[in-house]
Amino acid sequence: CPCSPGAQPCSPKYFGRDAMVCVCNATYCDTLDPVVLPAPGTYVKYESSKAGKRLERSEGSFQHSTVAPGIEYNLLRIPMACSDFSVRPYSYDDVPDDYELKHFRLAEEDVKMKIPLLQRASAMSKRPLSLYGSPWTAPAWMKSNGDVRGKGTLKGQAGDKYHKTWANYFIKFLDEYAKHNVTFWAVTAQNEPLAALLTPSQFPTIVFTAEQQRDFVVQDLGPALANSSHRTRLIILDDQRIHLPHWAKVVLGNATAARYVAGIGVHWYLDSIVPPHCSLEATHELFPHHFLLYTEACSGFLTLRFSVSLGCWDRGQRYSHSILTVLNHFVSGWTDWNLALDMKGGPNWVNNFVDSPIIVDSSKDIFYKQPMFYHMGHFSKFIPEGSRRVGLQRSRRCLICQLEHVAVLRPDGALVLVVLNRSGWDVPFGIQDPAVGFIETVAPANSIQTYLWRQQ
Ligand SMILES: *[C@@H]1O[C@H](CO)[C@@H](O)[C@H](O)[C@H]1NC(C)=O
Ligand SMILES: *[C@@H]1O[C@H](CO)[C@@H](O)[C@H](O)[C@H]1NC(C)=O
Ligand SMILES: *[C@@H]1O[C@H](CO)[C@@H](O)[C@H](O)[C@H]1NC(C)=O
Ligand SMILES: *[C@@H]1O[C@H](CO)[C@@H](O)[C@H](O)[C@H]1NC(C)=O
Ligand SMILES: CC(=O)N[C@H]1CO[C@H](CO)[C@@H](O)[C@@H]1O
Repeated sequence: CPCSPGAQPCSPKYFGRDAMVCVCNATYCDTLDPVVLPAPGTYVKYESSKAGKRLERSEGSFQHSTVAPGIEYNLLRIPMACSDFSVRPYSYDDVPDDYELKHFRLAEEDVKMKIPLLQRASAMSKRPLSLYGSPWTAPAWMKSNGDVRGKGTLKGQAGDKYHKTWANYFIKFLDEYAKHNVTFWAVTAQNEPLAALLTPSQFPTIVFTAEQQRDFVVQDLGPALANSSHRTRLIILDDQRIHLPHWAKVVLGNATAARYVAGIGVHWYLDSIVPPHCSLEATHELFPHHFLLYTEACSGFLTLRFSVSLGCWDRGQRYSHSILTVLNHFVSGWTDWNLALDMKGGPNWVNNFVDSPIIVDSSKDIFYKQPMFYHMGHFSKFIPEGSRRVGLQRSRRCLICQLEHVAVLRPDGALVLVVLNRSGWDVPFGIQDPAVGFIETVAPANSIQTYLWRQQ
């Protein structure tokens, strides 16, 4: 058994050749022990592969200590009222013309489901959770089309009663969650303000142009947040990187807006047609004091078949390929879309079924941890908040330059190197750290590895 006595191994199930998930039920789930730094001068390696390894530790041995389930994923995005992945459309105040938000109420979904889950996750997590909220739609009566669905904008213009009310709605949301001890690190100004250009017309959304978002931030949302009791940061865009750097230039080019805004949220859906240097890197160069954060990604979107593809290694590789690429282009974090979905890839009231790292089969009371889960774990488990990316110098023989990689220095002084090889053959390479020495190693075909060592 390659695992240590404290950790529980994956219980594999195959959905075709190489398509493997790890099965969990009410009493059993594979776990990893907390990361223990290896003795000076040694390293540990964690490896997952298409051939069947899942975060397998290969050097040294685990210490006996409290088992922490999961992968220490600690950045969570919470929809404010409904998203398409709800079972129904709703807002927190469906009483028309309630400009004072007297009828603002959290929904049953918040009180009975999201909040209890957040409280349990928070209690179990060794690291503090960073939550951020994103609205999909305003109440129908605030929208130009009178419907929570479809291509409406907010009625009126920045500074008027609709925009003030919509900004106060954010504060009410933060107030109500705070009553349950759930506090938010940030909010985004709007999920996919330009989504209506790309998605079916029944999606819940509000359209904003960059200019409208700038004016809403300057006149309404920025002052409302700054004036509230919450220390909640503000993230703009929350949409595809094809809109960068234009969106940032329009919003952050306004000095008042730039002061209210902490960072820029990016979704991954059009990444394959937009190179990272002319979107992410160009934005970082213009606005180096505003962070870039990946705020949504998923596989299986807009497909006619295989919204959910159980055990698909390729979808895991697409996650780690994205994470590696964007971390190397000034992005400071990466968030998945749904933490868990059902066997169909829902629920979703506009039938926008997609894939997820965890798929729940409630008829059997089990859930499947897909390759995507482990690909995320190769980063989230080992790269805590406060880590900084460091440069890697490639050797002249340049074997490693065929691999994708990122290296970071953790706050505790340890180094982490993540190496991805998406090819079908093994790639031998070496790692030289002048402070410690040299490692000769191999990136197996279709594998991801995390190396961890300390320098002193
Ligand atoms: C849960 O999974 C474990 C490991 O696969 C198995 O031994 C056990 O019987 C399962 N329990 C139930 C209730 O299915
Ligand atoms: C919130 O936390 C405080 C202090 O820890 C505690 O007294 C209170 O009961 C908690 N409230 C809720 C609703 O959980
Ligand atoms: C920022 O935008 C607002 C409009 O929302 C405008 O009134 C203001 O002059 C702009 N400020 C700067 C510094 O460009
Ligand atoms: C800030 O809050 C105070 C008291 O709640 C209120 O009187 C004031 O109008 C608010 N200012 C802004 C800019 O929202
Ligand atoms: C030697 C080799 O084939 N390496 C592959 C590893 O993965 C990268 C990223 O996909 C490929 O570009 C390399 O060809």
